[in-house]
Amino acid sequence: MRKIIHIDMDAFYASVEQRDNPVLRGRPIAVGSGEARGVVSTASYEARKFGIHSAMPSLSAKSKCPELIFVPPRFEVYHAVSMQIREIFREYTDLVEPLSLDEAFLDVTVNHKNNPSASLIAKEIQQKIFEKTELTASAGVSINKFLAKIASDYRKPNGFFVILPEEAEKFVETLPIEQFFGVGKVTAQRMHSHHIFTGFDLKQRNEAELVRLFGKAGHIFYRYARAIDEREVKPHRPIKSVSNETTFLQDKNDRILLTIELYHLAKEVFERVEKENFHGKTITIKVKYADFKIITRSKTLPQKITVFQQFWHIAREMMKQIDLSQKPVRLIGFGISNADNELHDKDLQPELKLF
Ligand code: TTP
Ligand code: MG
Repeated sequence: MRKIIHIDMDAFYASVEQRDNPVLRGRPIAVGSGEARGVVSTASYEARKFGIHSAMPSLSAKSKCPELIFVPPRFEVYHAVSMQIREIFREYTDLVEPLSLDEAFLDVTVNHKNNPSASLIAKEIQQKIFEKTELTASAGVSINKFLAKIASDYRKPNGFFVILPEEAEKFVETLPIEQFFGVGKVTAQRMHSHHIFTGFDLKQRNEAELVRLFGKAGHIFYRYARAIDEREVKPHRPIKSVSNETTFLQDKNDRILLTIELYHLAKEVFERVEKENFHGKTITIKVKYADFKIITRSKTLPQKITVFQQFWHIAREMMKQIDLSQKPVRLIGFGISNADNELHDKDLQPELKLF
């Protein structure tokens, strides 16, 4: 039996802004640009009461809550906080799998503190996060990733929730199928059309039927309905390339938000560049528009890029040249290639692996 914790920061960007500017505390705020084409990156809990949420167009947000305050994002700060919380996680276990800047899975079945209680560890982590960052996080504890993630969302904000092994199956029965991992809008509709609304309904169907309805995912849904999820917490994602890309849940055409995404990508790519000691000369940006048209832009420098500031400066300049006036963007990618040492490192092959 494994002991898995999922930690997720509360209203992450917005909480950081309220922490750093007392004027914003207790007020409805949205991180993002308030301009016509802007979208909300995240909203403070005060703003959520008005129905404001991530990815909502800023103008709709403003009409729902006229006193809403828009705050421009400060991605360096969010990144720094993310590094702080990851450091806390690693005090307990090396099995830390970040899912984004503000959330991660931890496998604490065996841990550095020899603490047999995952619940106590989760509470300690929440406490330490608060002491170090003055921010709150929610924690979920259970026997697998699927349930730990649902648990962390259950009592947000500053929530703590445990799904015990003996309660797991009953708990899953009560879940709306929208909350199952891998069930998006389309799958949910398909399930509804077959009268599957909850974990209980799902459990009534045999595996062959679920596979017929949902393909390979049917095997997984069959297991989830029985509270079984064998996915491991993977600390080191295999490095496939020194590039990375993000597909957005919703298309974006807000230059500030796209620049934030690019910054996160650049940080991640650069961390790997340093870890692998792979310093390239060519930087490439890839953009896939909403209509799936892909463009790439590359820039090659005479010398290899060894400093993040330089790396980021070039990326940002390249981003400025991307046309956002015609259609929104569904994916952005970023990579580095053309390193001096590429011939010596047969595992990397950056040219082949770039995107
Ligand atoms: P989430 O964890 O999804 O949201 P949150 O931390 O703001 O709020 P919650 O308390 O419900 O966890 O996302 C983390 C951060 O990622 C969020 O603060 C801003 C950013 N983000 C976007 O920029 N765009 C998006 O569409 C989403 C969902 C998040
Ligand atoms: Mg969060």
